[in-house]
Amino acid sequence: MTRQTQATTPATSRPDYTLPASEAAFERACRVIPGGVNSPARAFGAVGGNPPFMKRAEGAYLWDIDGHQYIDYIGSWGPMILGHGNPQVLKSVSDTLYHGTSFGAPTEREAQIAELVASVVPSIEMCRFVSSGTEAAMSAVRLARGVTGRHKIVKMTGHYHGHVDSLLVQAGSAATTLGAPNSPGVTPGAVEDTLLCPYNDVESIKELFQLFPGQIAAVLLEPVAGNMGLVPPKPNYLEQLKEITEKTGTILMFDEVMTGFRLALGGAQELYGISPDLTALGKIIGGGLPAAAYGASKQVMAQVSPSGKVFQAGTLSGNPLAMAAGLETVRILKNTDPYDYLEKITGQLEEGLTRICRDQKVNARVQRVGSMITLFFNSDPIWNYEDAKRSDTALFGRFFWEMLARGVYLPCSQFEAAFVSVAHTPADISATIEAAQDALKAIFTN
Ligand code: HOZ
Repeated sequence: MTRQTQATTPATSRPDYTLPASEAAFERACRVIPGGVNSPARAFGAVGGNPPFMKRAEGAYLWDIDGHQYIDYIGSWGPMILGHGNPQVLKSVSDTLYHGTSFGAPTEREAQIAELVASVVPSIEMCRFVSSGTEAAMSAVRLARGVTGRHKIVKMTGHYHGHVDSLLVQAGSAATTLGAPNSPGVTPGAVEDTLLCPYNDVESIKELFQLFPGQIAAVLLEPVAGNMGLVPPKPNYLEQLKEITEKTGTILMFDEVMTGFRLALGGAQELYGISPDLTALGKIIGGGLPAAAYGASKQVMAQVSPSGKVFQAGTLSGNPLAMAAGLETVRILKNTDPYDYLEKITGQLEEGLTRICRDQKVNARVQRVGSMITLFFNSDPIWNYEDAKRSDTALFGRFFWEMLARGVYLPCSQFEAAFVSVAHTPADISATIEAAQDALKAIFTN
């Protein structure tokens, strides 16, 4: 098969789908990298088989080293909201590149992006840049404990906040995908102050506050869960969390690593009108390069070293290239306001997938908020981790491969959300729905 070089919507039928070059690359990688990948979310553990190795990306499309083109619904797990290779972002990065890639000293752009973040994210007045979502969540938890002088944190089952020891318990994303929501190596001591609670369940939170009065530093959650598939908050749930945390002097912490700048420019907190006390940001804020941040009011952030005593540091924090990509990406989002478009085309995808599942009598449901979407092979409403785990993961695996063979690159797990970008066109959405229809036919007639 010849490699396509033009970014046009790929055809939806690939009877000759094989991955010899990727298989060879995987075999080589496995000799020197555990499992052949640098993050388990990229392995195909939950769907079987080995991943295609990627070579190039442009707009809504990816090309693998075997020459296949895909419509990409991972978008690097969230950052690529503008699509791959946005020319303005690339220009900003390349202009910056030749001035130096890392100084270990402050640069003007760091304050520019912090000002922009503070102007668009409702609860943030100041923020600190780090290099990954894991670092942002870890540092924010430390800050919540430092500010309140309390030790315990409440974490929702199935929510994922990176691989922070104290949060790697009943964790979603790859931890669930690969069947290890509690990792070996995390000591009982590291999680003894982590209290677990089902998402969307206010009564359970209230019980925890009764059991541990005056001891809970923070309630931490993905306001819209994306790491057990897409699970929205129930009506009034976030409001009630706000009320409980306010009353008890507890920090309400939103992990908006996935939802920040995606569900609205100001993230889920803007969409739902709930201001958390502390926010972790990642993915889009780096525009495809490694950057993340945590932010809050001036009063809270003043506790961070060197203005305060809560220590946190990083050689590559605020890296010039990552700041250039992030600043340009957020500026473009602010100037172009693509959220109505994202809502419209992802809504079309939701409608199409729902229709074909209904027509083919497949036990499935589609859940979506804005440009984050999951097709669950489970027809019951999914409100929490236990609901999500009742999905038919074997069927998901078959569907995933049938879609891949038809040029559609979905997240390789039932427990991940798919992301739509502004580069996805109505033609891409139609092609995806057509591919899904064909894929389901192939599964249920074979
Ligand atoms: N947070 C990402 C999706 N759940 C995982 C990305 C990764 O680990 O590579």
